[in-house]
Amino acid sequence: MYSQFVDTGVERMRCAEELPELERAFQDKIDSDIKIEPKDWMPEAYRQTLVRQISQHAHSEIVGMLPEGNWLTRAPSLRRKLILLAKVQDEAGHGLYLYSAAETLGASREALIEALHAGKAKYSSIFNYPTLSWADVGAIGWLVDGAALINQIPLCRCSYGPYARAMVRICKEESFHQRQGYEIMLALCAGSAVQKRMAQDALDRWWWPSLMMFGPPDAESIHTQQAMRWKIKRHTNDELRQKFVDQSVPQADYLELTLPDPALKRNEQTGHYDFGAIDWSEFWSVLKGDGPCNRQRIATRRQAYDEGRWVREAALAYGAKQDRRRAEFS
Ligand code: FAQ
Repeated sequence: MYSQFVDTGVERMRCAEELPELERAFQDKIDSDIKIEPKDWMPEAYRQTLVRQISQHAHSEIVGMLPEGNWLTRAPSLRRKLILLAKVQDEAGHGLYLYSAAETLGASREALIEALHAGKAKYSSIFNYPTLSWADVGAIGWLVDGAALINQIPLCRCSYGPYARAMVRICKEESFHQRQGYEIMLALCAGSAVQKRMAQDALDRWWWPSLMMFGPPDAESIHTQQAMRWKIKRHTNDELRQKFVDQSVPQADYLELTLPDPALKRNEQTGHYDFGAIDWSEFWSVLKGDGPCNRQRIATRRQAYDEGRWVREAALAYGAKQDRRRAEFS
C-alpha cells in the first residue's frame, strides 16, 4: 500500500514532522507539470478531492447510459441502433476506467457504488432529465457530449497520472459521440417539418441543463480554486461554459435552429456571446434529488446492480478456482 496510508504511530510522527517539506515538494512537482502517481506522497485533501471528482465522474458515465439506453429498442433504423449501442457501451467503458483510476487512490469500488445507490454521491445533473423523443438522442450527443468534451479535454492534463491517462481515450470516444449526435440533428433538420420541430423541441429542453453541467458559477464553486492550484482543474466553470456557448451558436445556426435564449447576443467588445441568466434554483433542486428522473435513475441502477450480483459472484468464484489450481500445480 502507499506510504501515506500506513497507520503506525511512528509513521504518523515522521509524517507530521516532514509535512511542510513534503507539501512543498509536492506543490513544486505540480508547478513543474510533473504527474503525481499512485505511490507518490500526496496531501490527504488532494487524494480526497480526486476520489470525489473521479467517482462522481464515473457515476455520471454509468447513470448517463440510461437516458439514451431508453431509445436502444426504438432507434429508427438498424444503422442508428448499432451506433447508439456502441456509444452506450463506450460510456460503460468510461465508467470502468474511472472507477479503476479512483481505486488507485485507495478507494474501494464497492464503497463508491454503495454511496451512489444510497444517494450520498453525486453524478452529473444532466442525466436526471427524460429522453422524450428520438431527437433527444441527437441533442444529447451534440450538446451533452459536446459539453463533456469541453470540460474533459483539459482533464487530459490533470496532475494525477491515472486520471489524465484515462481521459485521453475517453475524449477520443466522446468526440465520436458528439459527431454522431450532431449528425442525427443534421438529418432531422434536413427532413420533414415534423422532424425539424422535434429537433427544435429537443434543443429547447436540453440547452439550459447543458449549460448547468459545467457546475455552479465561479463565485459559488467551492472547489475550483484549490483544484486549480493542484492542476486537477485547468479552467473555471464559467470559462468552460462560455467556451461551450461560443462553440454552440454557429452549430445551431448551421442547423437553422434557434437557441432558446432571447438574451443571447454576440458581444463585439469581448468577441464572446453574452447569454441570459441560468435558473440556478433548478440546478440545486436537481442536485438535491428533486429533478424529473432522479429517483427513477437510482432505482434502475440499484436493480441492475442486484440483478448482476450472480455474475460478479461467479467471476470471483472462477478466479478463486484458477488461483487454487495454479497453487496446486506450482
Ligand atoms: N452535476 O465546487 P464545484 C458525461 C457539484 S460525463 C452534479 O464547482 P467541482 C459523459 C460538485 O460536485 C459528465 N453536481 O465542484 C456522457 C460539488 O458538490 P460536492 C460528468 C455538480 O468538482 C455524455 C458542488 O456541486 N463530468 O457527460 C455539478 O470543482 C453523454 C460544487 O461545485 C465530470 O464529472 C453537476 N453538473 O466542479 C455520458 C467531469 N456541477 O462534491 C453519457 C469531471 C457541480 O462538494 C452520455 N468533473 N456539482 O458535494 C468536473 O470537471 C468537476 O467535478 C465539475 C464540478 C466541473 C463537474
